Amino acid sequence: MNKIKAKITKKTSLISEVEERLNAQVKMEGVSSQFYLAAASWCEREGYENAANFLYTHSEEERMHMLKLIKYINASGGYALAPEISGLKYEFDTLRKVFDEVLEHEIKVTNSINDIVDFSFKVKDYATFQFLQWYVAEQREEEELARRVIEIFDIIGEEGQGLWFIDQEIGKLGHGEEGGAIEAPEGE
Ligand code: OFO
Repeated sequence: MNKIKAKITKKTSLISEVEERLNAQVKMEGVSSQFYLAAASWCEREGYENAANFLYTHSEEERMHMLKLIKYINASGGYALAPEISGLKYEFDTLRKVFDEVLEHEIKVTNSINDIVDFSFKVKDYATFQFLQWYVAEQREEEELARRVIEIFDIIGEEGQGLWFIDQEIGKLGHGEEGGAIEAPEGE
């Protein structure tokens, strides 16, 4: 990543390696948001209205996750960088494939969060360590939700009117309490 420096460098305990990792996570959340948006639009075009709404909502949540990180980085004396996002996927083979990719994607995000948690603990950045606990819990919930959708495919089956019923069931799934409202980091 190109290192962009703020004009006035104030003193902060946020070390640059943590700042860089947090900025990489900003990008990952931005990619998540756009991935869900593309998948939602595909579902809508294919007539899976409930799956589309589920994914549109999820896309918004991922944007909130990105903003929460941006606000934390800046409040900690770092400089959050709005991410460049390219290489989006616009076509999916089947509805099932969309959700297989969702689960895969969420596992990747969980691993990335775990790596930063691990690093922040190693360098004794306990504020970041604590801040990231919210993401740890959120990822656990999101993986669980993605697995639940896959189970729905397995239980109902895709034959006949199966896909229609699957879409109805996806519409009944919630998104957790708030999807990541942007709170001011502690101490503000
Ligand atoms: Fe950002 O919560 Fe999943 O990816």
